[in-house]
Amino acid sequence: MKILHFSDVHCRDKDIDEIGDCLGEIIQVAKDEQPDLIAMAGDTFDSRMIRLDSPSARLIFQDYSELADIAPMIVITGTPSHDGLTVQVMEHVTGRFPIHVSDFPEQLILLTAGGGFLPLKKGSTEPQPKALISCTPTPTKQYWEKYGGEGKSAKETDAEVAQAMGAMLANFGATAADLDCPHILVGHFQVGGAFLSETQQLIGQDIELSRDQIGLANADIVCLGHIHYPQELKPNIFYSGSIYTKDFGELHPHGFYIHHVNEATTPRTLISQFHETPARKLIKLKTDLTNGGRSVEAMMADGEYDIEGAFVRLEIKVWQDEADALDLQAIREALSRAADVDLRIQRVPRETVRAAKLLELQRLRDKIREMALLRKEQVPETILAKADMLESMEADEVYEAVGR
Ligand SMILES: [Mn+2]
Repeated sequence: MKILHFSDVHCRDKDIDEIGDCLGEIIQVAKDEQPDLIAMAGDTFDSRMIRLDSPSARLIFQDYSELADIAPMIVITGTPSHDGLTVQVMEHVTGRFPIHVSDFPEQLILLTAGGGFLPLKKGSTEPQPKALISCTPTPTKQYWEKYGGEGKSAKETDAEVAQAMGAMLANFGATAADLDCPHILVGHFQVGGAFLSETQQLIGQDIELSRDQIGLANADIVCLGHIHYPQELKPNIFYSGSIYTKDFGELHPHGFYIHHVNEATTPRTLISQFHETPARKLIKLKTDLTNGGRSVEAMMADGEYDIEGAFVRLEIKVWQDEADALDLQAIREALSRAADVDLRIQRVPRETVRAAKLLELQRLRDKIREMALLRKEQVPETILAKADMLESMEADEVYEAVGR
């Protein structure tokens, strides 16, 4: 049995062309490979506030429908801040085969004939399902707080949620033992020990499962989403990663998996192949020339950065009065191997730095002197002497001294 596994599309209007290209690659490979099942492991959209007439929604409707023309498709909901409930609408999008949207833990069987899904029922009359699919969308704390017990601290609850998830997976494993077909676990959660991208932040997601807990499901293959760094966690857990470069820190490859579950062997064996999508390479470079930073030419000279074909964002911090002396021609020359350069020059007025210093000074004499420097003025010593008086004498003493 062949499964196409992708996740973390994070569809948003801003990157619609690139996302379209990457989804296009998935569709092309699906056409060539003719999988039996397409598993989308969460985070279809980048924002829960998605308009149904937006370019993002239209791209997803169009492309998921094309995928559903090739094979039955499971879409699980991802992080609530990304997918919200918008993704449920996908259930009404169909091709030749159905799309089943799963927003709650459940087990489904994939029918041998027709490619439809049915909820698993004990003692099901379906003689020989093609596969059993266990779906575990993002475990929301709200759900477990509601059903798992009240008055618990967040920390206890996180641990309890992980424990409840473990118990649920063990249950899934027990049911799977009754069926003689491949068992596919599709989930959107964090696994202990997985690599993160440099920039991915896991906000509000502290529920982490161990490989042992996942092992209790006794699945032939575990297709996960959520972590954007594509990786295999032995023996059979896979993150397909984000399909395009969502942020500058995602320097790893982007793509999706084709998994072959060989049913002829006991136990079943697995061959997985990663396919890359035509994602852009995004590289962010920074140098602070007001603080001894290297010139761009020097940064490029030592070969530390591989900018070949990349989209480079370069941030240069420079003194305002030295900005004109920057050799933009030479900088662009140094970056000529990049596909595109977004040059951002931050000009720092020296006054701003001096003004900050002004606030730190304690004595009035020093403040006046610093202010004069800033305005390029001379301060007569008599003024400074008067400032000293103001700080050191009582009011009537000052009156007397000045009035003399
Ligand atoms: Mn994601």
